[in-house]
Order: sequence, then C-alpha cells, then structure tokens
Amino acid sequence: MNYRTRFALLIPIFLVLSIPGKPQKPFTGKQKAAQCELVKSACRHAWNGYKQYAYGCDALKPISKKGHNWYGKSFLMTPLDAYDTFFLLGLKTQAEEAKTMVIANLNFNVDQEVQLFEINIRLMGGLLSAYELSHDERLLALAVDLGARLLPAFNSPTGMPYRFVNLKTGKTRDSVSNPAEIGTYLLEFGKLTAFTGDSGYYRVAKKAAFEVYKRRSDIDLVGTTIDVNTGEWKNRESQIGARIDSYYEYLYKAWLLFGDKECLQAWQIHNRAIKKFLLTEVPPGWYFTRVDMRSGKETHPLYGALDAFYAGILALSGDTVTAGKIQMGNYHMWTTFNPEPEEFNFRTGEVTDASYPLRPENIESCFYLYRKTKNPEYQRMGQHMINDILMKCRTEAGYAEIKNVKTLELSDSMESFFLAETLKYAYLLFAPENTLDLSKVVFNTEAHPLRIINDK
Ligand code: DMJ
Repeated sequence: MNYRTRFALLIPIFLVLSIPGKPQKPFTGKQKAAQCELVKSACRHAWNGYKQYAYGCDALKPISKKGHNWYGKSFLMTPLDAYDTFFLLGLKTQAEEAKTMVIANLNFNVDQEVQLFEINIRLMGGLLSAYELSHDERLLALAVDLGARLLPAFNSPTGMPYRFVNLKTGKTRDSVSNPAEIGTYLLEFGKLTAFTGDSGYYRVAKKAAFEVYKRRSDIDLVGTTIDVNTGEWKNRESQIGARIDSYYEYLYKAWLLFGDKECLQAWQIHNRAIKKFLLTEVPPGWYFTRVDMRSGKETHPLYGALDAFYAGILALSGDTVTAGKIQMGNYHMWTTFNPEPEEFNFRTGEVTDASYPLRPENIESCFYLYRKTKNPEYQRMGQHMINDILMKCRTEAGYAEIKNVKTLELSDSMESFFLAETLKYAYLLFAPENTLDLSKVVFNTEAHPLRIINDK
C-alpha cells in the first residue's frame, strides 16, 4: 500500500483515537516511572557509545563507531549539549563526566571559523545552563570568552550578523542569512548581559532580530533568506520551519525570560499573520503551509519535522486550542510514516525529504501541550514516538538517524541535539513536574534551560 493511500486510510482511525480535549485514561505512576527509566537507559547507551568510540569529539558516528568533528578541532558538542539532560535525569556520574570533559578541553582561542547560530544554541546555551545548574564559575568564564569572540559577527551594515565568524581573528563570512540565524541570540546574549553587566550583548541580539522584524511585509510575514549587507530579501517564501523557526520562538521566549514587551508585541503580530495566512486544515489535522510573504498566496504545501515545534510554542503562550489542532497534524504525520519525514506534501501525502535525523520538535510539542492541558493523550502520542525512535534507531554504539523513513535505512550520524533535546523532552513528558518547573525556566532552542529573570 503506498503512502498516499495509507495517509488517507489512517484518517478515520486517527479521529477516533486522538481527540485533544477529550479526557483519556491517565498513566499510572508505575507506567510513568517505567517510561522515564526507558529514556534514562537510552541516555546511558548513547553516552557509553560516545565515550567508547568518540571520546572528546563533537559527535558519535553510531554505525561506523567513530568520532566526528564539525571543524578542524572538537568543541565538545555532545558532552556540552548533553550535560543538563544528564543533570535533569539524575544521571549524576554521566553529568560529572561530561562537565569534566568540557572544562578540561574546551578552548575557544583557536583560529577557526564557526557557524554563529549553531555555536550559540548548542555551546553558548549549553554553557549558560550548565553554569546555572552547577554554579561552576569555569563554565561562565567559558561562556563569556565565547560571547566576546562571537560579537564581531554582528558588525555588518545592518547589524544583522554574518553566518560565520573566526573565533580568533573575528573575520566574518557569508552575508546571505535567514531569520533563524539572525534572530536566535536574544536568550543567550540576554543572559550574558545579566551575568556580565554588559548591556551590549542583549543590544546587538535585539537589534539583529528587530532588523528582520522591521523588514516584514505589509501582511506581517518574513521571508526565508535575506542579505545582511543590503537588508534585501533573497527568498520571499514565508514558512515556520527551517531557517525561520527559532526567530519566532525567541521573540516569545525573550518576553518570558526577560519580560521584554517589544519582543512580545512582535511575536503577537507575527503569530496573528501566521495563523491567518499559513495555518491550513487538512483533516485530521492542521498544518502550516508556505506562502509568498507579500501576497500570502500558497507557494508549496510542504510541512515536516521542524515545523512541528510551533504547536509547542503556541501551547506555551496559552493557545492550547490551536496548538491541539496542529498536534493532530503532527501526530498524523508521525503515524503515517513512522517516524515522521523531514518534509512532505500535506495535501497529497508525497514525501519530499524522507530522512529523520532524530529530531525533537514533535515530542517537544507533546511535552508543552501535556504540561499546559494535563491531557494524557499527549503523553500517549509522545510515548508512541519515543518508542519508535528507541526501537528503530538503536545501534550497538548509540542511536542513528534514519536516511529513509520508508525503508528504515540508517545513516551514520547522531546529532548532539538527540541528547540535548529529544531525550530530554522524552523524559520530561513523564517525569514529575517539579523536575523542571516551567514557571522558573525557559528552554533555549536547543532545550537548554535558562532561569527566568523576574522583572516583568
Ligand atoms: C536544533 O538544533 C534546534 O532545535 C534548532 O532550533 C532547530 N533544530 C534542531 C533540532 O531539530
């Protein structure tokens, strides 16, 4: 049976099984504890594989059992991304091992060009949350050193950062960027400002995000790529996934973390436009389509794993009704393909990118929806996804991404966000709420928890 037929046939079953808002039988304490244990053991397995085959590298290659570095030198992506997950899961030995590895080896004084966005969300976010959890000043010192080395990236004619910066020389490269890589610094740089007293960090991060915001179209949408030298849009397709996603996320979260009302207002304006022009019902769920930022006319009805995050941010912002509708789409996407593909046409069911790189967004949305509604249906959805991943992606050395969801062929990579995000949300979905109190912390886009500064 092909995927289009399966997509259509699953609709009635899905409607009966998953109706957000309709109370489902809650999980017992024993079931929740067992689910948490499953995730903890997955963390141990992934970490053991990393230590055995990729010790000190950025990431593990879980099939060839080798290490992988993004650049000439390792920046300890996996241990740094994983530390706060281990901490929250109570994996004390693993947390200590990860922290020791980072403190002994992480050094930013290197003649190396890095991608600003990834270094910020994974390393800066990881260092700041690790510092807040452990109170180890050496972690803060690393974060402050890194912050100073990233700043030259913002020296462009518009204030929007270049995509790459050399950590030693400050040399920048690549002016064609996108809203996510321009606007995803508010949380980390705001924290740097709070810790150092240097208002410059938050100022450059906010200017960058608002340079995107002020170039929104008359209908309040932004495009996918923009030139930071000229401020001109290069690709005017508006969507909520890759290359835009965390720009929206950080506008709302800067309000939550710092009480920044201008960021809240910008989020509200964008969110209204997104709901008006992008949100599309294709039963049994709702999806975000892609449109021209000027006309709001559909360009491509494509949706995928990254887009799934928006249900979570909507739930966090209190709109659990819209979030619930989107989560119906998210879960339908997952259960049609088992697991979800990176991208598919939500009108025809045709898969346009069949990979599944261990992404967290769908489970992340289950987590926020569950926390905000207490409807165990979201735990049930998350459980299905988690169990799928743990079963289909496990290798002898860790967990591998899926090259093709139709054949379940694996590829030799385990991104650090699998430990930072996917397993963290998987655990928190079933853990006691006081493991992580959403009134006290905000997750950065790599799921590093940052403590709320309460001056709203
Ligand atoms: C993560 O690095 C972050 O969540 C980012 O914002 C986008 N996607 C990956 C995980 O899918």
